Amino acid sequence: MPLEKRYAGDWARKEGHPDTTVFIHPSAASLKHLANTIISSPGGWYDAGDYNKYIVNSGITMGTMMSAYEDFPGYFNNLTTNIPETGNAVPDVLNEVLYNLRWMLTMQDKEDGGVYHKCTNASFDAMVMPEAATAARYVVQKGTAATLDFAAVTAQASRVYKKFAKQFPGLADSCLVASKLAWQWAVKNPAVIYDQNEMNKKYLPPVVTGAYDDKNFKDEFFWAAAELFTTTKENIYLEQIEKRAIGEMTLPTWNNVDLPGCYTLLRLQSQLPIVAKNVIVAISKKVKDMADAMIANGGNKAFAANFGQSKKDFVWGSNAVAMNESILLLTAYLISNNKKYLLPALSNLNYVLGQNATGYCFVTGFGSNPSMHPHHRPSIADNIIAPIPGLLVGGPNPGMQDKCFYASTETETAYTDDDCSYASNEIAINWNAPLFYVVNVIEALQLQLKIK
Ligand SMILES: [Ca+2]
Ligand SMILES: [Ca+2]
Ligand SMILES: [Ca+2]
Repeated sequence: MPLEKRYAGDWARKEGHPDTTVFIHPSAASLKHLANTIISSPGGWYDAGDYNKYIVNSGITMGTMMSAYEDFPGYFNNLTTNIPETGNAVPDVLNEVLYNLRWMLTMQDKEDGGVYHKCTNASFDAMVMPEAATAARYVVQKGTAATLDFAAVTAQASRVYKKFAKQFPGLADSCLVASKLAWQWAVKNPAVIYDQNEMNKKYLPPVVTGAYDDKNFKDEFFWAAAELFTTTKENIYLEQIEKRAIGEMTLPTWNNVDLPGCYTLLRLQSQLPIVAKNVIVAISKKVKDMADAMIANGGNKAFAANFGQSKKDFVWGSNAVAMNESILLLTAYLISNNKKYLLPALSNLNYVLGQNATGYCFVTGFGSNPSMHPHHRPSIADNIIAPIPGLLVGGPNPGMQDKCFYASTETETAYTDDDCSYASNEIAINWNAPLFYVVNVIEALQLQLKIK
């Protein structure tokens, strides 16, 4: 959509990628949707520094944002953000989530319930403004990960938007129908991997944009089952939940979505049927144990952040690891009421806002020394010196896969504020979403606890 000056200020821009003419890539063809026929798939969020739209990465992003709302609905009812829908009696966060939800709904093949992996160019756009990027767009192969992430998001959305039936008649029901249809496709197709290299051997044009490829769908089955069970209370989803609830879990990423399912089950445990009692006890212990291990040596480093206890924390998108640590800690607080988790959660926010070894505030537009050159096409192409504000950059990543120049290659300082650096200075929706959760939930808790 166009960003108007009264909302976007200096960063106003024209509409890009209307996506009303999107081709069925041969990898996605079916009897009802022949190769190179046209569907419409408008709206939604650009994923990151590029202009493509990916269901898998939308999954965790949408889940994180709706979870913030479900944790503190009263706070979000009063949060106004100067978007076109401000003042329309729907929390702005849900107006924003709906913009991507409506796009996601276009990505399901209603004939069989399967969901296309992404809506994309064949190759990345040049570093131009959105309206100048006009390459052909495709939906590509359906896959199990995309379909289950879609099922989880639409099941959660069905629950969340039910409260707004007056503003969005039929939306909650449509989401639940779509979710169940997706679930059924995944049960019939439990191991359809999106393997871009294999796909490119068979079909033209070759597609070389972000792959978001995942081979392990146990966590996606768990998350989708958790959301569907919480929304419907139907026992058919419980088996998948029980199977997984006893397994090992790690911090969420786009391809690892166990914990979003746990967070939902814990948040709404009082509404769940008694058959789920053992599962709730198990995952409640798991989340608290993970949080306790996380803070066991917390804050003993030079910059007093809980994040960064291990060199392994500094992966591609390390700042999002810090924020996902904080979400785990805040969830542990919400289920235990134990305040020992709060300061470590806050320390990670301090970390991304500048209390770190690089001295940068990793959120554009804030602080005295913010990142200025994110790998983000509009920020590069708009002829405005300041980047678009409010974006969390990836952060230190000694992997340095982009081969750009880094003044320091040490673990905690392998960061370069250069738009060349997609490995340390790109932005992404699945990194901004946990920042969004943490800043807002800490604000909500501060109001609730009257902490000064
Ligand atoms: Ca609103
Ligand atoms: Ca997975
Ligand atoms: Ca700029």
